[in-house]
Amino acid sequence: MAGIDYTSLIPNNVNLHENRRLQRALEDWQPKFLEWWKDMGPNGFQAKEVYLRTAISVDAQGWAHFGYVRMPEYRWGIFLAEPEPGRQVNFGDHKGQPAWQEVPGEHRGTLRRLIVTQGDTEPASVEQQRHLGRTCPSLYDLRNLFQVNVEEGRHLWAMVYLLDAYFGRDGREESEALLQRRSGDADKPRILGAFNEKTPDWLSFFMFCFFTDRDGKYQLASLAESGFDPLSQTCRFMLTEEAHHMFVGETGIMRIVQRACELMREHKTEDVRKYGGIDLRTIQRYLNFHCSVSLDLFGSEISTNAANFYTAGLKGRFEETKKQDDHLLKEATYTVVELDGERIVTREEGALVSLNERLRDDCARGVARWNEVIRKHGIDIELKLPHRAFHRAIGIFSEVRVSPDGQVVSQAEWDARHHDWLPTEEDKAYIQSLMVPVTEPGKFANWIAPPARGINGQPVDFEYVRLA
Ligand code: BYC
Repeated sequence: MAGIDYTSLIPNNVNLHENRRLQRALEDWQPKFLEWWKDMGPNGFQAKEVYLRTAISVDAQGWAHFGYVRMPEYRWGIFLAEPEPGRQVNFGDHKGQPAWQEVPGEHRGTLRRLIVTQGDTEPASVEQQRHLGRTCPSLYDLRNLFQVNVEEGRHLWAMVYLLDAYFGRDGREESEALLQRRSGDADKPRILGAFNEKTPDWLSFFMFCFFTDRDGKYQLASLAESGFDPLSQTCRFMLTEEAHHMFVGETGIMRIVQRACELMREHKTEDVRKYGGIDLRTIQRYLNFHCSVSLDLFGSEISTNAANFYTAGLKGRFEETKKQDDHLLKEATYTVVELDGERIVTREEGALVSLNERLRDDCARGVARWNEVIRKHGIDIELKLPHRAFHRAIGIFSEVRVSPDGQVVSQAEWDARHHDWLPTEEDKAYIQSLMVPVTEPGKFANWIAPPARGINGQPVDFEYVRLA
């Protein structure tokens, strides 16, 4: 025993103190996690006190406990949402059986892979964002970045708990491997594409939180339907935290749009770069990039993997139990898009193999609230989501070049025009030039408007991170 009081150090509702084997596995893993956090977590702020939300229980009082914490001392806990008595497997071949409390032997490998893929994204995002603190646009934003980071750390703990508690030695090996892969590393990259991209600036960070965390929400919601009850309970609780990450993304972009509009009105020009703002065209190009990379995260349009996950009862649809059908989907069809030569057409496909596409459809919600800000300023420009076939690296559209409005274009036309559609080197250099830290309480970088309100009822000029 390392002499650590796990009951207090790792807040949990899984009776950790009663499970010696699991406790030992976590005792072994925890120092490696902390080492990883110090090496790969937020760079330069480990000793600072940050006003953070810590989950100390799953009830309404406990899950949002605020106070100053140094990040390495954050209490990464293990929480499962309350069990649903009598819960069943609600879809696939095992439908109607009691939900599994242990891993069903025949699905062990598949389930482990799903949990590892989910788990891998969490430390990956922390690695991607580790340098952002040094260029924060305000203390408010700095605190939100760190909140997101520690919670992604907690989500890693959540998956490691499942691996260690239910998958024996294989699970422990996977837990170690989760700390060894590195975002963007040529030899040991993270598993999914978007998690090997760079997040070099705050515009990218907010876009990531908006688009990539939205994939996270829908994937977690599908795993929350799992017939493997501990996975379901774990993901249900993770979803409560995910909402804040999307809030950071949505309001972050909204504040950048707001500032762009203010400068446009003040100076009567679209070209607000001259005045230190981020112009709407640049925002659109970043949006195109992050949206397309995040759409890839849903996997191929036609996927036997997705069909197998479903039939095995491991990964359901978004809001599976609210859907009114047989929950087997053997006969059902779903409308998917595909390529017919140069044309993008729709056709009916078996519903089971179309599950990735269906989840992607559930997620595609507009950027309406950002456009509302633009409209309120009396400006006649709209931000738009790119066509789902634009700039894809996974699935059928990875074979073709497609414009943001959904026209298949030749390689020559792509080469000539992709600068209008995706962030250019010049855009990136300009955005980088804006990344100058602003750390006085209540002050904000010139390219972003202050938020409407502070965190947890605190004023906007609260000292969210104590830098002194
Ligand atoms: N990049 O049948 P296919 C989050 C692989 S985000 C690289 O089309 P499938 C978060 C695939 O693995 C949510 N490889 O796909 C957000 C397969 O490999 P194998 C994360 C990819 O399996 C922000 C092959 O291509 N959670 O939580 O139906 C911050 C053919 O695949 C990609 C999950 O993803 C890609 N984009 O679906 C922090 C949930 N896409 O089998 C956190 C768990 C596919 O040929 N994961 N491939 O070796 C899954 O449900 C599935 O693995 C996927 C892929 C939906 C990702």
